[in-house]
Amino acid sequence: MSEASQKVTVVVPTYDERDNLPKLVDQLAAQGIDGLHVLVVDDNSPDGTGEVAEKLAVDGPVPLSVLHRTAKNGLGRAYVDGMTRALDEGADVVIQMDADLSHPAEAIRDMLDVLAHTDAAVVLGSRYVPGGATASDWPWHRKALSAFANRYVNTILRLGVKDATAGFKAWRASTLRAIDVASVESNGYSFQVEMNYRVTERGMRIAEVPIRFEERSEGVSKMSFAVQLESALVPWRLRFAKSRR
Ligand SMILES: Nc1nc2c(ncn2[C@@H]2O[C@H](COP(=O)(O)OP(=O)(O)OP(=O)(O)O)[C@@H](O)[C@H]2O)c(=O)[nH]1
Ligand SMILES: [Mg+2]
Repeated sequence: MSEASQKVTVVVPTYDERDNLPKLVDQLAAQGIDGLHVLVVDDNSPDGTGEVAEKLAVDGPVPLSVLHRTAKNGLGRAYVDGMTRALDEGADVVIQMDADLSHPAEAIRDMLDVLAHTDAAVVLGSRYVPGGATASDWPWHRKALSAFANRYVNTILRLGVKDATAGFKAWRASTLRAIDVASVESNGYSFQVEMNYRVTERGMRIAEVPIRFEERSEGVSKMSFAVQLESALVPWRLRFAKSRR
């Protein structure tokens, strides 16, 4: 298939991202990528992000639709629903991207290039390959935690990727079908890990392109203690599930 004719759906989960979403959509539009669509997955944000998204669907700069869910139910659940919808609506490539402007839209072209010209099943926007970087304003302990989380996950699951918890990725639709995305159970950071694990477990290849990650400038983090605890336990669940099979 030629690159020009493919449908690329960017799935963006939102919870209280009213100020960030219009900026993100402008950044996506500025990339000038043919066949680009945005699917916002909003969990009934109290700040009115859902209405902001509906307005962008009517008069925004790129084709955009909104999946409204009734309550905040976690990042993983939002992605599973959004990716399933994107596949149903004929996406050839599905991109997962945060709404808080942490993920640079310019990298999407590089990711699509890798999918077009290699056998990679998925491409990560990676903070830990040469040319990539974590947020420059992260304090040392946040950097250390991120580096530790990567080493922890890679040691248990042998993913062989530099950025095991990356949340910015471009998926071939065929890969999402092969890993049966609808059945993924993890919800927080471990959603990213379980998705990677399902790829490597099936002998498929994960590629990485460098990104410079930026800290969110508007709004507040949704990272919770429950999410962190889940992140620590899921690699073990995945590993022992495998040894039981
Ligand atoms: N629909 C939905 N979106 C969510 C939920 N939790 C987080 N998000 C969105 O997922 C993306 C990532 O969440 P963040 O709060 O930025 O998480 P983070 O990047 O780990 O934390 P920060 O470092 O503070 O940015 C953002 O676009 C959030 O709005 C949720 O339960 N439902
Ligand atoms: Mg964030």
